[in-house]
Amino acid sequence: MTILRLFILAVMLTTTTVYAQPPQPTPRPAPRQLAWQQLETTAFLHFTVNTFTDKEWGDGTEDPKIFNPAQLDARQWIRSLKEAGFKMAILTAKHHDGFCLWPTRTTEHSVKSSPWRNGKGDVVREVANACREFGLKFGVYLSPWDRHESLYGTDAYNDFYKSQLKELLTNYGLIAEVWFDGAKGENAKNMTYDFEGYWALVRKLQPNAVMFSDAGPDVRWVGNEKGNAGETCWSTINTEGMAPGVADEKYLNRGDANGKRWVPAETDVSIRPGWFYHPAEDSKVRSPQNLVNLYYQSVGRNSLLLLNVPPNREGLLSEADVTSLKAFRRILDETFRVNFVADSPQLTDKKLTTFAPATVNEPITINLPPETMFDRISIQENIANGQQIVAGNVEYLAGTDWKSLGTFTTVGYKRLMRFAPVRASQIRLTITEAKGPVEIAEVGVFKASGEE
Ligand code: FUL
Repeated sequence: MTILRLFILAVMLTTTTVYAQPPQPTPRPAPRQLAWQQLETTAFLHFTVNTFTDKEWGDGTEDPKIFNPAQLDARQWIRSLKEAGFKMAILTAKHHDGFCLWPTRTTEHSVKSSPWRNGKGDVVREVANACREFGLKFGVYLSPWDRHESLYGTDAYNDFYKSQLKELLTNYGLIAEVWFDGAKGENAKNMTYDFEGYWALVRKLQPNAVMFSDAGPDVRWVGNEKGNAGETCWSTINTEGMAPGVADEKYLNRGDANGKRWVPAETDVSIRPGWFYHPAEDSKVRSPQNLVNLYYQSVGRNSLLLLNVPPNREGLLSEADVTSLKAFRRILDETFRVNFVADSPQLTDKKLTTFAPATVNEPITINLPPETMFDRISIQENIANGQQIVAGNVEYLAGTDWKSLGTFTTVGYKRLMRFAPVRASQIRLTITEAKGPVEIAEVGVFKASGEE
């Protein structure tokens, strides 16, 4: 074989190898997912007949007459959430008990059979209107598992469910999120949900809404109800062959560096032990500091906080909850008000799209005002171009030595680091491992305020 032939063979082999393994395209968020992620703190409103029976799961036999929140004021709910910095509220339009909070045409088991507002009320409308008034996005939870409806367990239930969805998606203005709960009791009737059909309906009627179910399509469950996103948390997962409701909790909690689909984690957790209001839990409302910890464990780990605040039997958010929420927001506002990063405009303009490229193992040095005291650091990637950072660390300059402030794994939308206060005039950020080109969108250096 001549040298030339050898050369041609080598070229052919290289070419073949390259074509045999085309590089995997970088998963990126759809615009609706990118907008959702930036909401950071969102609220859940669990409210139904359970509020009056003191239960967490109703069995569907509840008499609609027990639903009578005499002082219901959705404006008080949404005003309180707005003042606490929440950007969206998701209402349980129907929980597992099947009772509908709107006067649906699909069943009599709804507010129209209740004494509340003489059967003329519509909780969904009042909450949707209040959200519009106070500038919050509005979302709906519609439980697939329905313990009241006799069609449940037959194919016809899928049509019944779609009719309910259609009412919610067409009569209440823009819907920002639809929550498909995978929960189902062990003795529940067998029922194959037509998820593909449900999802197609949402896409058609509310194309900008994100859809939550355990493994997406748009937003996934974080794998627990304790308010803990994975210390490592990828916004990507693989969902091939995964039926809704059967995804592995640890997998959902961490995500998958090699995941082909962008399905970021949503951290749903309640401000009280239960999801619904129980008088006995009035003394068990999470403290402001506890809520702040939830923020660091969810938003600060590339997730989003969906905090449940259940209205009580009067139809109001309880004072204890509202007080805690306000103090929670005060701590966050005071802590993150002043970013000490001095001379890097593209890293502090609060825009993901202006960023600094970073090369692995080449530290980025960031100046602070002389001898600044700080104990919190925030790092954000431009996730519009995907999630790339696998690991990194931050150091501060103490005299002539660089000392560690901590290491981290994934960053994604946001990574928050907490450590004991230090004084320094410079920090440096080093990305030690990345999947692809790193775009550092924001870096924040802060001093916590108001925490216990
Ligand atoms: C679970 C439900 O069973 C709870 O009642 C609650 O709605 C929670 C958010 O999801 O799966």
